[in-house]
Amino acid sequence: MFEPKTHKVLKSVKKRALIDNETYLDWYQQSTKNPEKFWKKHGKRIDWFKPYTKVKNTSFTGDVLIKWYEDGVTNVSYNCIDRHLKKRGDQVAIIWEGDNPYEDKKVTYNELYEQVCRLANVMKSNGVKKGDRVTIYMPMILEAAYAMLACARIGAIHSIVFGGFSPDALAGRIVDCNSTFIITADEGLRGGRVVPLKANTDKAVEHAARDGVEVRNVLVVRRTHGKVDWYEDRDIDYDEAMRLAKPKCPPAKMKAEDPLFILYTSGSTGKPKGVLHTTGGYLVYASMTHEYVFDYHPGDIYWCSADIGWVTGHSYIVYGPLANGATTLMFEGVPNYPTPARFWEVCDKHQVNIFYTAPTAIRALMGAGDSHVTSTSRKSLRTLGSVGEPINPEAWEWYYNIVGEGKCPIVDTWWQTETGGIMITPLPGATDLKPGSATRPFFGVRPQIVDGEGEVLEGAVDGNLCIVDSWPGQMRTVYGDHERFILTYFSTYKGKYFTGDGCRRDEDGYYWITGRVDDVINVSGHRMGTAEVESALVSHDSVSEAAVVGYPHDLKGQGIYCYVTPMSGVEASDDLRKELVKHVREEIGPIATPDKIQFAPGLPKTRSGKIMRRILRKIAENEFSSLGDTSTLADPTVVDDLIENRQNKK
Ligand code: 6R9
Repeated sequence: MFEPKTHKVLKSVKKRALIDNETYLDWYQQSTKNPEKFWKKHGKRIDWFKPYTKVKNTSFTGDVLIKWYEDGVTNVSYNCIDRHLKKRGDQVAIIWEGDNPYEDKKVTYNELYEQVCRLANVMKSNGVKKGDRVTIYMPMILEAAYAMLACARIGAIHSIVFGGFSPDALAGRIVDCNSTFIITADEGLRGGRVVPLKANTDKAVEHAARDGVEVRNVLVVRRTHGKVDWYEDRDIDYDEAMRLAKPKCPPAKMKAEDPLFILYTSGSTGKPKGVLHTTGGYLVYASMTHEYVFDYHPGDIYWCSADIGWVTGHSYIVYGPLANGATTLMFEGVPNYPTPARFWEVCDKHQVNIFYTAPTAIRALMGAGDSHVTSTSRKSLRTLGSVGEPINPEAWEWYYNIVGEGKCPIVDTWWQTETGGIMITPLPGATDLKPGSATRPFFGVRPQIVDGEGEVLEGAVDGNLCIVDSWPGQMRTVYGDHERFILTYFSTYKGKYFTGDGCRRDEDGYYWITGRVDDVINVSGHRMGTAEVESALVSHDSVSEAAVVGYPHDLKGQGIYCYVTPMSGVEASDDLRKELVKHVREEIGPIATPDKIQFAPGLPKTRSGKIMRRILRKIAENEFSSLGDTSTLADPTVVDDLIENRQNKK
């Protein structure tokens, strides 16, 4: 097996770092031996209106109950804003960098306070109450962060839907959590292209009404001032409402286990699940990981290039950094606009110290050539991060040597929407780095590798990754469906949280995430259920049956490969192919655009009718010589046709 070379902790890094290896080992031991004591202490990193006396009350068996700091009372918006005002009211809280490189804004903590209070009052005066669900469908603009914090301030539960999702996907999420207040913008702007957010919202609201959910208000930020339809008794102009709103709003007193947000994510079956995160434990975990994983020091300029529509944007653009009083950068654009030097130019412009991005972006920029990097200074950079999918060692080395010039540790952070914060990761001053490995567990995280039967594997092994005890950032339930929560995460391996990821542990105890072992694929760091794409395909009149798998893709990590059986009498044409691509984009959104569509008169099925995905994966990977046992197929001859007509011939 390919073992890339180890990069030892640099002396220069160790000198300034918060945590060295001895401290890591010591704290890790404490945190797993006596989690109660460890988290009792670290829970104090946030402010509480009423201190907690109970710390941990969790069980992974039976009904699966997860409670942290349950009798404490606090408020997330207070912790992210108010408590910093005395010391750093005039410090910049958020730097906003527009899609257009000549557009940027800076917002201090004082200004953030006023904007969030005003928006909280706008929501209140329009009837939004504690516990109500507010859908946020916005581009990467300051108002998106205000919206999150304003919800947190009044105890409303936000559900952010990524701007790349279609009206139908948005409607599904509005309906699932019965959300009647939506915050959006006229249009988004990415890479010079316009995204019709308000028009999409209008369609989604109509669709939601057909499904029984009546959206009361749509609050609209004017981003581009493009023309949009306006519904007088429903739509509210953001600027106008903000002008009239009072500039102060007391933070609601929230119990630690009151919900903070819902975030929909894809699983191996069915519709996306509403992952529910709560208040106290989530913020403790997000802020603590932000500080130690990135080795954050006061005064640092920190930039996470994710979108707030994903969990990374929640925990590491907004909540973690702001709870720590950091200056966090929010970027509206894309990595290669106007040129592939954009990331590094922004680093220079704002003197970024900590930069956190995804392997898919690193691979794309690597492909564009070193000159776009070397033409910039990048002198301010100190820590580099990666998240979202396994990073291949080639991309890792490029990030390390070319972008970081061998001076910045790379923190390859493994975690999930469900985990709320980073779980397996290097710490800059403590961990020797191996390119491609997420290395070791964060404090309080107890990984375990099991085989298919649930047998615990010790030492250097390969298997399925579970976590055996709770941590404060863990999701609490699937919104409105606790049974599904138990079934999805705690029933494959009884009493353990199953991540859905495959994982290898090496002889040094380092963890190497090998990718999903379920029917979830990871396209450019975006998580997608193959079942979702399949159901989008079969909802088309010309499609009788569909099976979707991932296949290795140089830039995206994985591409979407669809096997489609047309209805009888329907011609399998290129036009139909185009039509189906368009259809999937409409049903789910551009992020689900199929890369390959193969028409197949039949799919490989067992005699009991189960599609044998293993075979479909192999063919999509162009590795059809090792199909394994096909004797259990109902009709083994379909395989020859599939191979013959494969779309990924090299
Ligand atoms: C934070 C986030 C979660 C899935 C996860 C895994 C993959 C994330 C990774 C990684 C290898 C890393 N993943 N980080 N794989 N190395 N550093 O991405 O959440 O969108 O829920 O995706 O992403 O497969 O299970 P989410």
